[in-house]
This record gives sequence, C-alpha cells and structure tokens, in this order.
Amino acid sequence: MKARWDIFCSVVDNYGDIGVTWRLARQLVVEHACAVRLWVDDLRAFERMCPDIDTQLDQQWQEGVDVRHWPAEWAQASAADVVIAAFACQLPPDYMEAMAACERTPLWMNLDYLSAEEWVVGCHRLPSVKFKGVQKYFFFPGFREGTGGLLREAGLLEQRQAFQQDAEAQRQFLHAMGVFPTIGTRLISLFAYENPGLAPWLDVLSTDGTATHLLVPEGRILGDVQRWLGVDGLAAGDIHRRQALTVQVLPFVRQEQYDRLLWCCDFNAVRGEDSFVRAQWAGRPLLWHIYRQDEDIHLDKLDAFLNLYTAALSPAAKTALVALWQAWNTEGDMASAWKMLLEHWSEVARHAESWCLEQALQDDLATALVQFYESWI
Ligand code: TRH
Repeated sequence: MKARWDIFCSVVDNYGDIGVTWRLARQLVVEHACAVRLWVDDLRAFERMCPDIDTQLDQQWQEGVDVRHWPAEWAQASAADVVIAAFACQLPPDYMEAMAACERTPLWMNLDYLSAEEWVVGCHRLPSVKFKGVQKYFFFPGFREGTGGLLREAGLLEQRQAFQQDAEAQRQFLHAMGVFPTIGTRLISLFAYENPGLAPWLDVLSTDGTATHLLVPEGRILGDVQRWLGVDGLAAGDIHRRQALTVQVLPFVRQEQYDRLLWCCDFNAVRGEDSFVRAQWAGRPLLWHIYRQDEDIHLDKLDAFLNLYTAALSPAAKTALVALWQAWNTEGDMASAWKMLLEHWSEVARHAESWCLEQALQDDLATALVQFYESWI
C-alpha cells in the first residue's frame, strides 16, 4: 500500500511557502509513489504558479496531488502515515488529536527553513516537541553533508544541460514569452524584493559596453524599476530601452517555465528560498536577495552561505562576489560591486556550474524525507 503523506502549508507571504510544498508534493507522488494531500490555506498564491488551480474548490487533483483547501474550521479527521508541517506552521488541533488516536503513530516532521549555517547539521532529524505520544522531528534542508539536502527533481540537471546546449530550444522558449534578445546581449533575470540598490545597478548596466536585456517577472521590485525608468503602471509585456539596457516585464509563469527562464539567462537575481535554489540548479552566476528577518539574523544566513559558496573561488573573485551580494542586501555600492564582478566573470561562471554539480552529489530533499520515514518505521 502507498504511504499516505499530508503536507500542511500556511502561506505567510509571497510564494516560497507554496512554491516549496507544491514542488515537494509533486516529487513525492511522481518519484516515490506516495499518496499526497497538500493542505493550503491560501489558494490564490498557489494559482499564480499553477493557473489550473480552482480557488473555489475545497478538494481538487493537480498533477497527481490531492490538493485541499485548509479551512479555518477544520473538519477533516483521518491522519496520514507521514505528516509534514512546513515552515513551523501549526497543525489544526483536531488533526493532532487524530494523529494521537492512530493505531500506528504517524511520523510528524517540521520541514524547516533553508540555511547554510553549521548548526543545522546538529539539529537535523532531532526530536522536537511531543503531543500525546506523537513525536515531532526537525527536518532541515541544507547544503552541507548531514542535512536533508535540496529539492531537486530526478533528471533535472540533465534536462537543464540539454536545454542550455540547444540554442534553438532557448530561442523558441524566449520567443514564446515575447523575448527577442539581440545576439551578444547579456540576459539577466530579476526576481527580488524592493531594493534601493537597483537604481545604481541599472545605471551601470545602461552605460556598460555590453548590452543587457533585463527580464523582470511581475512582482515587488517593479516599483523600483518604474522609478528608475521614470514611468508609471509597468505591466507584463512592457519593454523600455535606456542606452545599453533593455528592460522587459514578464508575467509570473509556472514553476517549470521559470526554471527555463533561469536556464536561458547569463545571470539570475533571485530571492527567498525556492528561486534561490533553482538558480543554483541553473548552473549560472546568481545574486541572492535574502528574505529579511528581525534583528538582521538573515545576515548570518547570508554569510554562512557565502562562506560555503565561495570557498573554492580565488581570493579576488570571492571578494567581488561577496561585495556584490553584500551590497544588494545591505544597501551597499552596487555600481562598483558589479563592475568588480565583471572582471571575474568567467571564473564565477565556471564556479556556478561546479557548485551545482557538487550540490547534486547529495541526496535530494524528497528522497531524504522518504529515507527518514523508511528508517523510522
Ligand atoms: O516568494 P518568495 O520571496 O518566498 C518566500 C516567502 O516569503 C517565505 O515566507 C519565506 O520564508 C521565504 O521566501 C524565505 O521567494 P521564493 O522562495 O523564491 O518563492 C518564489 C516561488 O515562485 C518559487 O517557487 C518560484 C516561483 N516562481 C514561479 O513559479 N514563477 C515565476 O514567474 C517566478 C518569478 C517565481
């Protein structure tokens, strides 16, 4: 019999909560033959990345996943074999009672936030709280050996490499999105929160010797883009040129299409958690806008990742990359940091691919979760 999994996703803000759980749910179904229910409290966020979602339905099937609207008033009673509370969300009290009443106690895990910090290794798979005999465990994704790894679908890197070697496939993909870059243009994608560092970066891109085509999916950074362009009401489809820089606004697309966009670009600015990981699987240089947390604790996470990521770079390339990421996240000097990075471009580009291959040596997160369950039973 298939193992039954319940994944609970409370959409706090943005798209990372649903982005991660939706990706995980599909992978458990497709690659591990699990029966998965995905409980989501906000179907509108889900609809942005999966337009097939009917926001009015309490229950629907999407790509083999049993998608449930997690209602304010809980009515569901039966508990699954494996229960995942994503990002420390609180399960409905009645569901916890149902877990406690099960003849065979379910495996209950909290799927935590992604961090490169060292302490994650020590906490991964440790017991957390207990509810009436049901033990909860911490499960940490991560970049280091001894963590739960990263979400990575089977065959992802092979697909990505084949696509990147196929100029025609890329051209067709971009054309279908209304993107017609001139030959020799540097293609950059930009997915970020509001950021005062954008204007100086765009200044330097617009006066650079190499032309840049900047692709901006609709989202929070558009206000800064508008201000820099001096226009109002930017929307998907709009294209503006300022000297060497072409700025094009794209619609928010399905996760699979977003992957392809990242694969096409020479440089990807990403944010949060899931797009950050996808940019690493793209094997191209990237810039991370980290999600801000109270008391600047996100800056420790940023440093921890940079320490790992830049370990194999030459000191000069490392300095350049760290300067750019720090500038983007702490309102530093983006203009000179970008110019410095350009001097080390080929090394940073080679490194992006080798980092990707190195990370792919770890088991992926879905496999690690299934293995944990198998060892637990
Ligand atoms: O949207 P994010 O900022 O999400 C999160 C949340 O804020 C969350 O609360 C916080 O904990 C976390 O950041 C750190 O960034 P993220 O994680 O990259 O999620 C975006 C998702 O949207 C990701 O799955 C990729 C997807 N996406 C598309 O499907 N299509 C698109 O066009 C774009 C731009 C993104």
